[in-house]
Amino acid sequence: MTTITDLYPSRGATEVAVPRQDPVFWGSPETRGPITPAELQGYERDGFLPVEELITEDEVAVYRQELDRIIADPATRADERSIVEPKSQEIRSVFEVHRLSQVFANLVRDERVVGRARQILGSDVYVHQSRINVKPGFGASGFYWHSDFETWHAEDGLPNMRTVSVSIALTENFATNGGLMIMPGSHHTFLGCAGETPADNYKKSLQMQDAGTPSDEALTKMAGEYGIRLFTGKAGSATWFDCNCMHGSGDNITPFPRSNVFIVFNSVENEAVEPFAAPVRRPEFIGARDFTPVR
Ligand code: 6CS
Ligand code: FE
Repeated sequence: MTTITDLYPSRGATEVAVPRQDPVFWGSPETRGPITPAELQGYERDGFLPVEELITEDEVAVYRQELDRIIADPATRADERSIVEPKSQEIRSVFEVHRLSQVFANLVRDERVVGRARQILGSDVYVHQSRINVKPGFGASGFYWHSDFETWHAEDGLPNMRTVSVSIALTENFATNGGLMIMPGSHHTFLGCAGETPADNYKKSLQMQDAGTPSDEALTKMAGEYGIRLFTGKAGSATWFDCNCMHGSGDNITPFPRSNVFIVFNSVENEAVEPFAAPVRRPEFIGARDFTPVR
């Protein structure tokens, strides 16, 4: 039994920052793909890559229709893969959309999507997690500051930072309706959070994350050093971001939903092992255990 070194300790007694020990861009400059060398440099530096139009307006309509179908289906609410808003009890997120919907399965394997993931991660990739975030209007709650990798390492057992997310807007992301915010450059430091992972943490954390959230002091220091970038864009725009970016999003009190589809690609060279800082694994619909590469 090979023991895997924990490069990124977290969820102990105290908060501790360590430098990132993994590359951000895993491909080689010769790796061909949809992302240009200049864009790759920006991604390496900032931890994110905005794409103004990843899918066309006509295509967005197809995915919006599918999203509306999924959230209107009574079976969805009964499905453990859907999470409701704490206040309104409206559907907040539906996980594993790439499995429950052929339409979203096709989006995952679209070369404009999986091709960029393979280019960034320098290998074949599988889907670690997918979800639609509905973020309806009139008070949908946001997602507090966090690093996804901190959770995916601590609770899902991803050993290295060889994971990339893409958030594709299915409705217009205005400056006002709870868009994604990222601290540019924050991905170069891993912030290990204080506080043990409670059992069944996901039942709460997917509504309001607690374990794995940074202290006010750490956030103040990081925001002062990196600033905060808010992502806006038309439906069909997208943001690719490294798994270790410090990011979050605010509540949406406007009448305009901020719905997106969120796909997490992990390298097949970085398969999940046992959680590094949690008593048990999370369910497979949140942290995949099927490592079949996307074809
Ligand atoms: O716990 C997770 O895996 C999810 N939570 C958040 C707030 N972002 C990443 C991921 O979807
Ligand atoms: Fe996140």
